[in-house]
Amino acid sequence: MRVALITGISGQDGSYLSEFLLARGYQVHGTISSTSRSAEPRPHDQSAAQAGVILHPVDLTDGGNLCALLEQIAPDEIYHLAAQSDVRLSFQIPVLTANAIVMGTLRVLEAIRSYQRRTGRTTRLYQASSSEVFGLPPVTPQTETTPFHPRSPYACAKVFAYWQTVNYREAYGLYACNGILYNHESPRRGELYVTRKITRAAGRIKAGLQKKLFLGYIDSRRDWGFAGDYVECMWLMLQQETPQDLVIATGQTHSVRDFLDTAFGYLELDWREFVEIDPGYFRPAEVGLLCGNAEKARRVLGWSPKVDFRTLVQMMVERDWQLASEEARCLQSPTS
Ligand code: NDP
Ligand code: GDR
Repeated sequence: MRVALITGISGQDGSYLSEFLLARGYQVHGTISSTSRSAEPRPHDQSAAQAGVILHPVDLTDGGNLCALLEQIAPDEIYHLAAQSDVRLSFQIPVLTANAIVMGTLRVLEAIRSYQRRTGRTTRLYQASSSEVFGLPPVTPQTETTPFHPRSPYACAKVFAYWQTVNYREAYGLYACNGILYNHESPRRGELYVTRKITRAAGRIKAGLQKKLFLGYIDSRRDWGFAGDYVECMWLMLQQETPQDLVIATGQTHSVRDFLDTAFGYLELDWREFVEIDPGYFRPAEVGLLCGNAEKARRVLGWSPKVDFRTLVQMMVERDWQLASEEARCLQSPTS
């Protein structure tokens, strides 16, 4: 039985990836941080535990027990997903963000190097890089050779993590690769990200539970894909003979306005009646447009996204409409 370790398993990607690996017969271990940033309990945590995922408390701002953990479980593959992943929040907590991403990734790389040296075993590493490393790109769409221009403490930290992964591959021969993933969403997306914030609000407005939705810069454009499609790439990247850094994207870009049109439109609502711009959500430096060219991933991995933009939005709205309807029912008859 192959053994996989997922750092940050309680996040959106960790939940889809654990299901994907369990379905392929892996024994799946996951790390959870000592304190959860998310105020809301994540519904899939419970099902992951029930499905046989083995959880280990490891906070990457400390990371002390990582080496012992690797010796204990002997993973064939490590998916390093743990991060303070909220770009706007990273302007407010830059040191914590850097500690989790910069030092966290270094701790993972060092733990693997030391584990391989001491045991003679090998393990493969997937490092969760991000389209945010391009920030203010000179070209659209971006590829693996587009220069980086990070525009937030989060993105700067991800640039460090990217190059340190390349460095450990070149210096110590680690099987380690970066997936430069563009925004990917799902009904399990954290509620502070713009897509889920919109679909959650659309459902609640339709159900009469909310009157307004406050947003920041709605002219920005993103290359949005479905998280379930993207975790397959993470796995495929670790099945190759040689590790390679790859851009994973749909190649399609939509604005936040487009997302609003589609999400509210699905519930037969006009978002202009409900959305207000709150400059408090503007970022000190914004990333206005991102669009990726995943041609190399198509060639190397044989991968292409299955879920398109409209289907993704529909999937999210349907789930959040269902949640809002249940919430409204509970409010009407609190004892049921
Ligand atoms: P989430 O924010 O949903 O999950 C992040 C996970 O990291 C959570 O399980 C969180 O646990 C954990 N974590 C945060 N801080 C620490 C810490 N100090 N020590 C240990 N664990 C920690 O992110 P996603 O699942 O969406 O993304 C996965 C990875 O991919 C992240 O690295 C993200 O930056 C990157 N990425 C994501 C993209 C996307 O569109 N989703 C696109 C490109 C890259 P807890 O909540 O308990 O703190
Ligand atoms: P992003 O995602 O910053 O691209 O990072 P997010 O959904 O937070 O923002 C996308 C765009 O929408 C604009 N926006 C708002 N964003 C939020 N969160 N809330 C608002 O109210 C709002 N109004 C407008 C933003 O300014 C931005 O332009 C995500 C994360 O998952 C990262 O971890 C990951 O690396 C990148 O995607 C790729």
